[in-house]
Amino acid sequence: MEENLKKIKEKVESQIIKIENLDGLDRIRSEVLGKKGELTQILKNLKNYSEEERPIVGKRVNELRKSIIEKMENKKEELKKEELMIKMKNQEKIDFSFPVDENLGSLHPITIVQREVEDLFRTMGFHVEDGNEVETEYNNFEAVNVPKYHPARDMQDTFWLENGQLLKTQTSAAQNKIMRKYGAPVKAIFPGRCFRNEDLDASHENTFFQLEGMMIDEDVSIANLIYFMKTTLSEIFKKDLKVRLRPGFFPFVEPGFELDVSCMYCGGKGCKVCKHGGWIELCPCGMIHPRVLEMGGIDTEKYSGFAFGLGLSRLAMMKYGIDDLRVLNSGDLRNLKQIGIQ
Ligand code: FA5
Repeated sequence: MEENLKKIKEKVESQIIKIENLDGLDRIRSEVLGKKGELTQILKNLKNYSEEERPIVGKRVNELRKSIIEKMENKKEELKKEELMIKMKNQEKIDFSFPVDENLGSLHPITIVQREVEDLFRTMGFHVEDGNEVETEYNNFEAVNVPKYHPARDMQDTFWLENGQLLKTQTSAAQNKIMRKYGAPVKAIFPGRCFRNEDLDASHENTFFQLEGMMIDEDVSIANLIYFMKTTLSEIFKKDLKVRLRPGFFPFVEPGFELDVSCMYCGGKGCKVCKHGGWIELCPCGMIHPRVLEMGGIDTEKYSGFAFGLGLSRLAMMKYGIDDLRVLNSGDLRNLKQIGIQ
């Protein structure tokens, strides 16, 4: 037995040293560790050993297995580094002395989509407002009906400054200031960068863009809200989209909705982008809560309004068919080329 294991060990180790690419490693993995691999076979045949021998043989096989896996992982890292070096040497040489091409460079996909949405809303009578990135706790939370210790704060954990201010978690943080600045009636959109302490995945970043919209006037209804949302999305994607509206809870709207778009990566079947649900949450919205209007100095007897918080980064991701949001913050120019922007 010992002799057999020693032979396997020597053979595999010498193969690993000679391997020149990742495919070769996969082959060895299946020959030795796969279902029909040499080591797996020994484990399968443990029954042929005596009761005393079995635990000893099992232990030895597992030790060898562990050591082979470790060597293969090290080799894998080595091969990856080599591949990268070859790529850098052969294909992606950067000539710093090359004269600058004045025409090079383009707008970021998020900026392009943001400007498209802004133009569209301007034609519908909205004006574009700016928001801060560093905000007061009052504007980000209290003024939108999320008092201290409200559980909704847990969903928007953020980065705090020593002076008690924070990096804004939502564009809704500008609602109060805009209401106070313009009073009612008002039709405004306000795009901006938001920050959250998030678990990152294909559709969640810690730094992302939203575009908020707000319309306050006499007799504003949910029907107006749905009209604006459908028009916007159809214009952006140049086709009628499958959207769904479902109840959603946000302390600053009542009633509140989640507006989801059918996942365009999998056609609604479920994939990593839509977290296997078939829908992507894009634009929560609702009728502004009377308390939020009051805090903004708006007469709630006379006026009502809607607000929405469009996920601008997600919109850009969908529009350009990018299947991982993180690409948008990567600063890698090759991604721009791939989606036809540069
Ligand atoms: C909000 O931020 C609310 N302020 C939106 C709102 C405004 C509701 C007005 C009602 C009225 P939410 O946390 O769901 O809601 O975020 C809104 C959108 O921003 C999401 O649908 C999503 O498209 C985008 N978003 C949220 N978190 C992230 C993230 N970590 N990365 C990328 N996009 C995100």
